Order: sequence, then structure tokens, then C-alpha cells
Amino acid sequence: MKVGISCYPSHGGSGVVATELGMELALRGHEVHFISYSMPFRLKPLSERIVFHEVMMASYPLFQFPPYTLALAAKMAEVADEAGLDILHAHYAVPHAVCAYLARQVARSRDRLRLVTTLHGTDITLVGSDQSFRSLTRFGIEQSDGVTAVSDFLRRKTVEVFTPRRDIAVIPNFVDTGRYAPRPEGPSCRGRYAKGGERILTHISNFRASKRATDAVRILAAVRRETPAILLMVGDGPERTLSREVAIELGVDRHVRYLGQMDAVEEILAMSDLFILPSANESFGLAALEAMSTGVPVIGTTAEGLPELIVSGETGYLLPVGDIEGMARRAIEVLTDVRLQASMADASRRLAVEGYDAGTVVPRYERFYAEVLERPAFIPPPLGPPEGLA
Ligand code: GMT
Repeated sequence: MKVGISCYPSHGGSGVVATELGMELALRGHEVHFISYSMPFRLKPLSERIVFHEVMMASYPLFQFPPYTLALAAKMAEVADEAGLDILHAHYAVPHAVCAYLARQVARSRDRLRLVTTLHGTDITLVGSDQSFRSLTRFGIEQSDGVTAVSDFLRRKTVEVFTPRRDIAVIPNFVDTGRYAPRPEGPSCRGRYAKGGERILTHISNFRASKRATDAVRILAAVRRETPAILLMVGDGPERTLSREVAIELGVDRHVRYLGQMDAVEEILAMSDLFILPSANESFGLAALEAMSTGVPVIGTTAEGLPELIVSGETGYLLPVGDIEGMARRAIEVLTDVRLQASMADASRRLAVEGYDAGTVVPRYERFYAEVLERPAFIPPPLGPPEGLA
């Protein structure tokens, strides 16, 4: 198959999933064309079956902001025609699904091109449902020939918010369990961060408010009252500074290391003893899956899609959002009980390998594409009268 993939190229789960999917598809013999404003950060275009198409925009004094979405749609249409795409796969509905629709209207190959959209989370729960985007998000979902969501939570949420007149399939996120794997000998750099017997807690996120990175710092402070530990903070974003202020206020700033954005986090995960994800919103929690695959138990919250991934009591613990004391208590339990830590590490690794390995999940996308290609293009039924006029 020839597949076009459009995604955000910056650090973030949806771009990672789109990139890893494209690279796996190429390994499995498909031709993959990435279309975005810059090269997705995890993309290693080592195969001749991967092409990256950069969306470029003309600037003009009249534009308050250069209209990226139009340039993207035009590029999508151009690539669809030149490469002879079968599938155009939009990751993160806003604006990619609508751009894909527009591209198909423009493409000469419109009769053969099929549109697939994968919903990732905030494109539904936060951004897409905002009044300013709502009608177009719904339109993009309805005009796609196939729609997937990364968790059942997200599927249900999409139905609740948009009542789309179509089915949504759930295909969970996946991980390369070969790359994200435990290293029993431990990476050599562990000693660079943790002195002596200090245990390593890790948090990876975009430091937006909903990630509650400050909770991770508060958990560390509580843990340190019982056992020596440090916290590695990977990523960057709006609440990074605030979390540092909290660390200073609690007197643990020397024990919190900010590592910034990193392209490859497997080394960091391999030296971690516990992963902390205290999010208020998480439709899936890809970073938690990468930790689990590396054999690192996760302390997370009961928010949104996390209970679909983390089995509380087996692969870590889930507690209500904001229950810092509860999360710290569980963290201490895992860090101070060698047998519990080992059994949770094993269970985490097993669940990742058995349920979420790329080798199992990527074929589900291939089958989904094949089903979509067999069907005639999806034409949604006509809209009823505007609300209030029925
Ligand atoms: O978590 C974010 O704010 C980033 C966002 C993204 O689109 O990059 O992540 C969403 O997609 C990830 C990949 O499918 C999921 O693992 C995250 O749970 C999801 N984030 C939220 O739902 C908040």
C-alpha cells in the first residue's frame, strides 16, 4: 500500500505514534509519505520506502498568520497524486482531518484515495470540542472513510461530544518492545544521576497543566521522607518553571533533575525504578506504555484512558487525580519492597509485550486500511434541520 501520514512533528504522543506507525509500515513493505511542516522528531528515514514532504508556505503582509492548513491540504493533494496514495492517514483531528478532506476534493486521484483519521485525545477532549473548532472537527470525523481512537475512553468521549453518524474503531497505541526493554545490567549512566542507593523516579511529559508535573515533585518530597530517591523530569512546557519552584519550596530541588526534551528516552527509562504520571487528562498514556515495556511500574491516576492500560495492583497503582499522599504511599511501597517492585516490573513488561507490541498492533492498522479500501468512499447521511428548527 502507499500511505500518506500527516501529524504534528514536535514532541508529543500523537506525532510519536504516527511516526512509529509509518516506520513500522515501511518495514513491512509499504511505501510511506510523511507530510508536515518539519521532519517528525522520531523519524529516521533510513528506508527508501519512507519519504518526508515538507509543507512550505508563502508569507505575505496581509496574512496575520500564514495559512498553514491550506498549504498542508495543497501538499497532501500533490503527494496523493504524485505518489498515487491509497490511504491518507490524519493523526490528531485538528486540523489534519479537515485538511485531508480538502486535499481529496482537490486531488485528481480523489476516487481512489481513502481517508483515515486517528483521534489521540486533546483533539477531542480539549481543542476539537472548543466552540471555535467543534463543527469542523465533527465534519472531519464524518468525512473520513475510517476513524480510529487510541482507547475506548476516547471512542466513548467522541460519541458523547460529537454524536458522529459513523463507527469509530479502537486501535490502541503500541511500543517497540525490542527498543524499550529492560536492561538487567542497568545502563552505565545510572551513577551519573543517582548516588549510592538512591532510587530513580521518572516523569516524562509536555509539562502542560493537565500533566500535573508539580504533583510528581510533591510525590518525590513525600517519598524522600522515607527513602532516598531522586526525580528525573524529561520534556519541557508551560509548568516546568512552576514545578521547579515547588521543588525549591519543598527543599528537594537538588534531587530533581530537569533533562529537557529528549528524542530517545529508552536510556532514561532503563535506569528508572518507578514512572510517575499524575495526569488529570490522558486518553491513553503512551509514555506510561514505554515505561512498562522497559519493565518500569507506573504510579498514575484513574483519569480517562489510563485504567485501560495500567492494571492497578499488578503493573503499578492508580489513584484519584491529586491524591499526592496516596501516590507517595504507593510509591514508597514499591520502592522499598524489592519483591513487589520486581513482580510489578515483570507484569508491566509482560502486559506491554503481550498486548501492545508493534508486531501485534500495526497489523491491526493494516487490516483497517484494507477494509477501508474495500468499501466505497464513506458519504455521511444528510444533516437534519439546524437545532431548534426541527
Ligand atoms: O498528552 C498530550 O498533551 C499530547 C497528546 C498529543 O497529541 O501529542 O497526547 C495524546 O495522544 C497520545 C498518543 O495517542 C496519548 O498517549 C495521550 O494520552 C494523549 N493525551 C491526552 O489525552 C491528554
